[in-house]
Amino acid sequence: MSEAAVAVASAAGILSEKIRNRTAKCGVIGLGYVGLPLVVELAEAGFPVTGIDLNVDKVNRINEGQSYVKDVPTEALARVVEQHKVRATTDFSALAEVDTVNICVPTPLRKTKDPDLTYVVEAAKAVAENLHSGMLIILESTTYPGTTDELLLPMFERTSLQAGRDFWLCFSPERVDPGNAVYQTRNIPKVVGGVTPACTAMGALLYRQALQSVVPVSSARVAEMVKLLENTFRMINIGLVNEIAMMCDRMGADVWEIIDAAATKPFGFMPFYPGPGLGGHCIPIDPFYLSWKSRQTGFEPRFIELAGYINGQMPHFVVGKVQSALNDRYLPLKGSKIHILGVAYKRDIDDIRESPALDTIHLLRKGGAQVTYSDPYIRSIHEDGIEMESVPVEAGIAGADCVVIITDHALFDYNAIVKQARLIVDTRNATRSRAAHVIRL
Ligand code: SAJ
Repeated sequence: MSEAAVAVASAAGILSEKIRNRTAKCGVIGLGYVGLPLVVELAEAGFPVTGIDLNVDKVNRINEGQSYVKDVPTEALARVVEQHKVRATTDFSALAEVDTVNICVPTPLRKTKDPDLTYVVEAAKAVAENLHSGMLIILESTTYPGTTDELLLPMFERTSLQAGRDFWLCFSPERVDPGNAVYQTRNIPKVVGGVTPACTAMGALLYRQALQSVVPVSSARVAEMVKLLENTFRMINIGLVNEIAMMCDRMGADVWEIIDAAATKPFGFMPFYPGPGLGGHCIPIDPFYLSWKSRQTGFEPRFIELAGYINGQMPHFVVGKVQSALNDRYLPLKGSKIHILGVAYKRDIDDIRESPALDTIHLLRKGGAQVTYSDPYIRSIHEDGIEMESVPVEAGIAGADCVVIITDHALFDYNAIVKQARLIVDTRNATRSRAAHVIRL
C-alpha cells in the first residue's frame, strides 16, 4: 500500500476508532429544535459534545442544563451537562477541537421565495476556517439538491484537504417532528449520503453509535432530495385536500365525512385534512427549495407552485366563511368582534412561524373586524406587524360575534366552546359538531 494510501487509511482508521469508542469530540452548530435533540442523543451515546450557536441566551441555558426545546426534557439535558458531556459556546473556534460537526442551522426562504443559505454559508465558513485532517462534517439543514457538493465541498477543499481522504462530508436530512411523542431523534430512521462512498460510511458510522436506524444512500444529492420529496409530498397533498374542501363547500358536501370514509381504505390512501392554510418552518418552505433548483435546470415544477397557491388561498377562504356566517345573521364583518382559538402553526405546539393564523388576523382586520385570540401555547404575538396578547378562552368567546378555530389544540374544551359561543367557524373540524351555529370548512 502506498504511503498516501496508508495515510488515508490511518486518518480514516483513527476517526473510525474514535467514533466506535465514543471518544470522538462531536460539535453541533445550531442549537434549535433539530440541533439540541442531536446534542443530547450524541452525549447520551457517550460522546463529548460541544454545542455552538450565535445566540448567547441558548448557550447559557444549555450550560445551566435548562432545555428550551419542548422535545428535550430539561432533566435529560441537565444530566449530560452535569456529567460534563455537553458544553455550549458562541465561540466557533471550538470547531478546531472537534472530530465531527453537524450543521443544523435554519434554511429560510427570502421574500422572493428563493433559498436563503446565509446561515449555512456562515456555518460552513467557520468550519472551513477550522477544518483539520480527520474531520467529519454533516449538513442537516434542509436545502436544494447539490448544496453539499456544489457549495460546501469547494469551501472545504480550498484548504487543500481532500474529501474522503482528509475529511469526510455528508448530507443527512433532519426529520424532527416537533411535538411528536412517538418519533423522536433517536428512533427516526436517519438517511445519510456522502460526497464519496467513504464519506457515506463515516457519516453512517457516527449515527449508528447514537440512533436506532441509519439509511445510507449513494450520495449527498440523493439525501438532499429525499427530504424534499418527503415534505413536498405533504405540501402537495395538503393543497389537494384544501382544494377538495373548497369543491365540497360549493357542492354542500361534508368534506370531513368524506375523508374519514376514504381513510377506511386499508391501502393506497393516506388521509390529509383541510385547514386554514400551511404553517411551519418546513412544509411551506422546503418545496420551494426544490422548485428553485428545478428551474435552474430549466424544468418548471407546476405542482409545487399550484399547491403553494391553493394553500395560500385558505386564509381568504376562511375569512369568506366568517363573512357569510355573519351575513346570515345580519352582521357585517366590519365592526364585528372575532375571537380566534389557536394561533400556533399546528396543534399542541408553541411555534407560530408561518402560521395561517397570522394571515387570517390580517385579513379580518382589513375587513374591519376587531380580533382577539386565545392560545395557551402562544402567550403573545409579535410577528408580521401583529402585536397581541392571548386572552382567556371564556372571556374571549363571551364578547365575540364569531369564534374561529384556527388551531385545534387538544387542551381546548370543545363541548364548552360549542355551548358558549354564539357562532363558530371551525377550520379543523375540532368540534365535530353539526350544530347550526357551527360552520365547518
Ligand atoms: N396541515 C394541514 N393538513 C394536514 C396536515 C398538516 O393543514 O393534513 C398543516 C398543519 O396545520 C401545519 C402545516 O400543514 O400548518 C404543516 O403541518 P405538518 O403536519 O407537516 O407539520 P410540520 O410542519 O411540523 O412538519 C413536520 C415535518 N417534519 C420534518 O420536516 C422533519 C414533516 O416531514 C412531518 O411529516 C410532519 O412534521 C409530521 O408528520 O407531523
